[in-house]
Amino acid sequence: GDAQDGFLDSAVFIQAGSVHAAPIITLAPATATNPAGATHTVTATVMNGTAPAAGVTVTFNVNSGPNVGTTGTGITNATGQATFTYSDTGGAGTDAIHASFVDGTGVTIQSNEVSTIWQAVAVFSITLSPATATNSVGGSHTVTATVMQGTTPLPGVTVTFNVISGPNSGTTGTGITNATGQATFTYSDTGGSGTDQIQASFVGADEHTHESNVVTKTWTPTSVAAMTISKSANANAVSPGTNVTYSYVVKNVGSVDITNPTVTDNKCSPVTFVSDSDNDGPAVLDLNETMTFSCSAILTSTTTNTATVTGQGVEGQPVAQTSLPVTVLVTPPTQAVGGEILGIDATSLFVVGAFANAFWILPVIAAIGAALAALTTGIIRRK
Ligand SMILES: [Ca+2]
Repeated sequence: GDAQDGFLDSAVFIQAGSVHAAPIITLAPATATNPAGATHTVTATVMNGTAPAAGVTVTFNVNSGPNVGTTGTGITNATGQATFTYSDTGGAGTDAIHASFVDGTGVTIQSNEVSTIWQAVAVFSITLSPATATNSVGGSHTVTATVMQGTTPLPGVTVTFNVISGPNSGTTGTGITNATGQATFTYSDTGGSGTDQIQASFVGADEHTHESNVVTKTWTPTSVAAMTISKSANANAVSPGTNVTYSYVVKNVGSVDITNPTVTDNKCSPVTFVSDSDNDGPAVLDLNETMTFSCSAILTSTTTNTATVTGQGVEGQPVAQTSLPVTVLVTPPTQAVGGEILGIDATSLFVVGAFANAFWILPVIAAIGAALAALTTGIIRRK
């Protein structure tokens, strides 16, 4: 309504729920043309004579065409208007659309019929090049996207470029295609060495996002990151249940500092930092520096294990080295009891530790008491 006749507007709202003053519904636009696959919006206007009818539920139907059967509802606003938007999922063709509402007396009031033409469009495409490239770290790289519709280059299209993985992941930019449908994107390597994956995309007139192929850019380090690792045990052969300590000596033998040197052992954890030759802590393994690490494990059987040191060179290049294997023999205990133990879980006894001195078994058995006298039948002489 307008500002001058608020009294009449009130009357309109009272009438809205039971439209009875020659209600009509009109649908617009009468015709439209859209690319196939896009969306289309129509607007219904419900009037009571010259007054807009608010709060009326309008039903929209696509009665024929590629999207026949598509339906929806809307409620008219203060100006008597309700809108309906749908996507073309049926491809090219012409849809006929109606709107209707049920008035206060139960009569369905139909609108005029409107139509929209979904035009088949040549396939949009975007290609990115070069497919691969390699340069030293810290340089810059340019990729070119070409946007086409069918065989026709598309100028004036905004292309979005994204580094989707790699050391520069998250770097992004945009460009606008020129007369030949090409847009370029240049970025600098700030992430160090590694391989970036780059992709470009644009939103076509069909309102869909079209993505390019994925291209790569490899940034190679100009420095050499290298380490050695040697591993040793504090014993070559032990009895079951012995606590064995492994030592690991790591050395920087490359041309750059290595950050966060970390040692893991495939059969011992945790491996802990012990000392470093320049006494500034475990964070950086400087040129020619050595670091010592340690790990302890209780061995119950002969064990062969290796250790691996990992770290990162100053240009982001990962570095890893694995030691030679180390074997500690775990030998059977001497027969201090003079017999085998049967009928009980011998394993649980062995892992308790200190089995090299096995005399403790005798007082343990004595303590079991008469109630378990039958256990003695489980102790037999070795034949
Ligand atoms: Ca250091």
